Amino acid sequence: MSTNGSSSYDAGQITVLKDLEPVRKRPGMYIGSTGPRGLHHLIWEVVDNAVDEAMAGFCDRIEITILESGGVRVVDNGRGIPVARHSETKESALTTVLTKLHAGGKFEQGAYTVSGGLHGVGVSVVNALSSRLDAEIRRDGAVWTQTFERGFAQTKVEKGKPAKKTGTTITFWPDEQIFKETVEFEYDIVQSRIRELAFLNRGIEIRLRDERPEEPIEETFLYKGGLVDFVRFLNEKKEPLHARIVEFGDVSEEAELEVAMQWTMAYSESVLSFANNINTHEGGTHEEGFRKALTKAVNQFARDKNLLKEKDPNLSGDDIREGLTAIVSVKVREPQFEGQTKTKLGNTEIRSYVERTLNAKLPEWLERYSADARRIVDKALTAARAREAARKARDLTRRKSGLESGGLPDKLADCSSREPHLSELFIVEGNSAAGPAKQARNSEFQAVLPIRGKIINVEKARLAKALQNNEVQDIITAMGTGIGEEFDITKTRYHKIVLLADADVDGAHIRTLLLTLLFRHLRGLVENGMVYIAEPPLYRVKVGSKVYYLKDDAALNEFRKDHPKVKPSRFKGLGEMNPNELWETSMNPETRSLVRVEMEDAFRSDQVFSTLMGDDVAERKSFIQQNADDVRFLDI
Ligand code: 0RA
Repeated sequence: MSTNGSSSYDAGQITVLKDLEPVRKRPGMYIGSTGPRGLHHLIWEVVDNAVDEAMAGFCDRIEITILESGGVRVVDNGRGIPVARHSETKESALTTVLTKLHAGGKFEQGAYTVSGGLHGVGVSVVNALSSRLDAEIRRDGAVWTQTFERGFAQTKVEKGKPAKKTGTTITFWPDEQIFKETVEFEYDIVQSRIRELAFLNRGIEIRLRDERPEEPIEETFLYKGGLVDFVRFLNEKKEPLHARIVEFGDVSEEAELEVAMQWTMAYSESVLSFANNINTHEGGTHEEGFRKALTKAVNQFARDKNLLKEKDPNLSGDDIREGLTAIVSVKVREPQFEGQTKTKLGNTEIRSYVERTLNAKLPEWLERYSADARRIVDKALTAARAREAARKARDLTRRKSGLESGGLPDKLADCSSREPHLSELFIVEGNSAAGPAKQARNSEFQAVLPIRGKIINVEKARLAKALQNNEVQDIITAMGTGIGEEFDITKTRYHKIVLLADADVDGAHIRTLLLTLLFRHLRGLVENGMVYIAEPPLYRVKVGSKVYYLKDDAALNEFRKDHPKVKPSRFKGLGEMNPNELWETSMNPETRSLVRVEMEDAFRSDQVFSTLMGDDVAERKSFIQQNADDVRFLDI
């Protein structure tokens, strides 16, 4: 399908225009939150608009600059926001675009706009939530400027110098009255979304510059290979099973599809899907169509080549996808985003579109590269045998732990509440900490599961092996969700899972092992935002009769600025805290410090786990040294 390049801006398309007041009153409704996540949405909103211009074929360069002053400038070489006076509103279209909410209709820009989810709310939302915003448009032969404060125009649209080229420059400063927690943009977060956009939109050059450091950082993202480059990037730390990265594409009347994939020696599958450039974490119809077609084609190939005998059952989709890294990207005219986090594609017609398209292309590819295909089937057969072993181990677990009769791990100190949405599970490292945690907890809604020492590294083991590990068994049994193919989020016994480990390097390691288990085998918990990390303090200081807890050395140094004489005592581990201290710092919902584990950035998480838990020891060492205290690598 070609994008509708002739669509032009006209009055009839704007149906309902509303003032920006409600945006400042209830910002969360428009950008999700006023925390760091919502803050970064301001950038996504403006950049998405520029990418929409690019998808419509009018723009091939975007520059994003984080300014020294804390503002952000986004420059594109698209058509420029129209500036002409509007017959209905009697003002410049530029002013309308920036000061009115477009409910109902929208300014048509091309076939695929990034609307839905939290994106696509419109640049006017960015304007409303910025203490200042400057617009500079090159269009109709001149440079046009207008300045706003908190959504209100401070100047008219002013005509400046002549301009031959066209484009839009938006510079904004987030309003600290709205973003009370922080107005500071994080380079890494911007970088990974920008890189992702560059992968997804082959050929667009996106520059990112950070002028805050003394030595500004500048990177350019331009991928001629698109999704193939994306898969290569994702598999950088993995050992490929075959050399060629597979690529399929289709353009039709109803939608566009691009797929790239490559199998590796890994045990986990990394299928990432996107709809109109939005990462559909929760999957949806495009992923379903992809899975179905892939399972069918590989089974058919295996039968044709007699790798599966007549009496053998079909290979399961999970077995076929073991070690697969794939990107499925669709562009849909009117995407419907569903699910808890609005990241599940709901358009039913897309399931059959993707399935049909791949049914036509996959068999051909398998036949053509049959040596690669045989290795893929081989790996799936091995996975199937391992799965059978896993099933047996699981049955054993069930019988041993009495799971079928509702039995729970002996070590679990459960809470009395049977309402999952009220219940919390603390997974606590070490027996010395488990004692105080059990004493400290509010047993009505807080359960404690102690785990001993290091749990198995699931990155390096198949599920069957992992399931033989007592700690893994206990965690799964306590959660109640099952694992792997049987995972069922609706059976979860707790809506909050809190990882409580020491604030040192060993604690960080155990936390990472636990996160790896959750990310690889109980991912639904992470996706639904149910996993938290407690941040127990490293120091206690007394000033007079007052006691302060300080998270880390940075917090201590900060504290010393005001209290130079204090003598802090350092906790060697959770076990050294008395129950009251543990309650105050890590368990009491009123006072504790918890960080939610989020996976906005699924591919980055995937890489982190491959690096951290995989085979490359040198790389792992340097990673751990750089990130020893930073467990927030899964994004804010
Ligand atoms: C409204 C209509 C048209 C383009 C745009 C808005 C537009 C918005 C942004 C935001 C950042 N960069 C942008 N570039 C364009 C269509 C213009 C036409 O039909 O010529």
